Amino acid sequence: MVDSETIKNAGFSIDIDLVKKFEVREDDIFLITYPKSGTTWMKEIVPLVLNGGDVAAVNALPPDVRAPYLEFVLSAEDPILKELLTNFGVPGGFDIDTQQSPRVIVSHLRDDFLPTQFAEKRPKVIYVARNPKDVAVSTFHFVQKELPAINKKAYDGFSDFLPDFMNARNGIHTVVYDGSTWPSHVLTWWKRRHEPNVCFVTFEDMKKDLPGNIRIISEFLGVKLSDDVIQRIAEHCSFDKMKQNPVSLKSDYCVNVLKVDPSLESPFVRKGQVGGWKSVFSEADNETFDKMYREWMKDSDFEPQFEL
Ligand code: PPS
Repeated sequence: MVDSETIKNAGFSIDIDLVKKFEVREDDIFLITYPKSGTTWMKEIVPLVLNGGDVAAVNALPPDVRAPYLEFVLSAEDPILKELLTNFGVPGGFDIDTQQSPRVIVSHLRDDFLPTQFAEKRPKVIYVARNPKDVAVSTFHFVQKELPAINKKAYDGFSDFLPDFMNARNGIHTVVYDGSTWPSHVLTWWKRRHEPNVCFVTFEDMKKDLPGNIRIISEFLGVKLSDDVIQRIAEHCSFDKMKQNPVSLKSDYCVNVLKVDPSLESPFVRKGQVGGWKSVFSEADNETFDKMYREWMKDSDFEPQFEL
């Protein structure tokens, strides 16, 4: 269990006491992910499932308003977080407590940091997992983009970054909290995947069959959708469509904070591949990773897909 009041990462602190005390509703829908595992994608899909595929209504709201980050909005007094939220299009004084039900709430927090009411209220949880090698590469790209903005020394290439990623240390990224390693996050939810309030999906399965996974999510949420509507949602949430959508790309954040052209370099919708790690990992990186990975997985039957 967590005994500190704040948890730190690169750039800002999260007030974990506020998160723990957050009042959960039974009809809340939590999207929980390890960072860079498909959060942006799921934030597009779930609101569309809930509104029956009304793309215009979803596009009218920034992703971080339609599906706010719990730990960010609760700690919004932190000046760095405040600026980040402003650039995510989240108005000052955004009040998650008065949001209408069903709320869609995002979190990158590990299970033991989540609100204590989870046990009693049992909100719905959609958990998206992605193979850790692609997560490492996606995180590296994000970190490289973000470092100048948070005034932290850049890594000397991917091999220099990988040990910090595997150990989740040295504040590698604004949302990878120190100590929250990939297995500590993903394997907990894998164990809980059969609980009735949990829907565990993978990035790789979504790549293989997006309409099929939208169907799984809509059934889990108790929303009946026709094949046509599922198809429309899949079309809107395809990589190519999201890559052209300034709302999904979080263009303001890209331009104002990361100082990059969102249509070319948004780290939220970048390459969207399975197996991209193969052109980034050196042989030595792969050996180091696989050694630790075997340790991570020795008591788990989860089998991430490293390629399709
Ligand atoms: S974050 O910053 O934690 O919210 O990042 P997250 O959204 O979890 O992950 C970003 C990666 O998801 C990819 N992505 C997609 N892939 C396929 N299809 C769609 N529609 C899609 N949308 C986002 C995005 O490109 C990031 O992966 P990489 O490997 O960096 O391309």
